[in-house]
Amino acid sequence: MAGADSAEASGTGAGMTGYYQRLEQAALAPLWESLAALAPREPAPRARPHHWAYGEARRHLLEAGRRITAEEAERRVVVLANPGLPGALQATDTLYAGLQLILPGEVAPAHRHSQSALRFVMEGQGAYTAVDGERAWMSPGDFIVTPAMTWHEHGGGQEPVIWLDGLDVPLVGFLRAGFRDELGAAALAPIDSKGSRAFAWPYERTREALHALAASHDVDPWRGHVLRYLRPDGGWAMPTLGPTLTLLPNGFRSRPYRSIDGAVATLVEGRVRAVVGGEAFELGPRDLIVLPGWTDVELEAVEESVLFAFSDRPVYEALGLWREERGA
Ligand code: 1HN
Repeated sequence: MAGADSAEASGTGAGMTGYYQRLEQAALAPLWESLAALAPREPAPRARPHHWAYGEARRHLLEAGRRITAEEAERRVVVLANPGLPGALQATDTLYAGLQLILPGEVAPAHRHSQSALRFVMEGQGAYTAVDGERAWMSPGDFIVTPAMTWHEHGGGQEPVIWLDGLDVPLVGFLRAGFRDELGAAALAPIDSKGSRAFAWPYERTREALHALAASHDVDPWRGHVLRYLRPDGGWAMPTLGPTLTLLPNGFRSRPYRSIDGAVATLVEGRVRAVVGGEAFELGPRDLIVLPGWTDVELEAVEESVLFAFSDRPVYEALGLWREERGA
């Protein structure tokens, strides 16, 4: 009796296979086969560090501009699709990012959804995003928020305008919290709209604030000079997305840093050498890069540089899950 029982108890006996089949048929599963995977020693993001040269992404986006109208597409976007997440339309394990183009005279029709969106203007001038009927006009470097469930549409300017979209799409999908409404006719705000919660940060002002910060504070050896985009009450600009603007002084070399939140970043000004998870990247103006969570990042500013980034740090913070590690 002891022999057969102890083989079963140690999980090595021939009887285990039959037992696992009986468990499966009963809609039960043995935790001991999966415990290490369910509670890993540390996170292992599937997203890979990845770099998109702006010129190349832009070329493909402008081709979309010749092949499909904004109205047909609803949103004319090339998605930053992380090679580590094939088919997922995700930039990181939790974030969506894409480059959107609107041409003169076009309107991307109004809709609303429970996903929150941010826009960071890459190129061109004079297009707008309307949030609950109020227009925010776009210039390069401007940052605009579209809060969850606000009606929004985009309209073209005098020249093609391209911006970076950041959304909490994967997170909201995981939470099965996605809702969406469309308007029959564009450019109308519904009668029950709550009034504008549009919020825009023109680049001129944020750039000034960033330089004022740099002039009055010591640089953080791991992060550089970092500004967060905040609501008037001091919270992050959005509940699920944490946008930042970073100044790296000329010649600055950061020490290795990692945090639990993955991020998408674009270089606004300057030139940066980045080492992410041991992989080296050269960033020129408007190039884009994924910084996966819990992956060492080192940045070297070849010239004074400004970096826009967004992550979903507010979510980790709210859930008590946020961590960072500052290396030597
Ligand atoms: C969306 O509504 C926009 O309004 C852009 O510009 C990208 C990606 C997924 C879901 C909704 C926009 C989006 C999106």
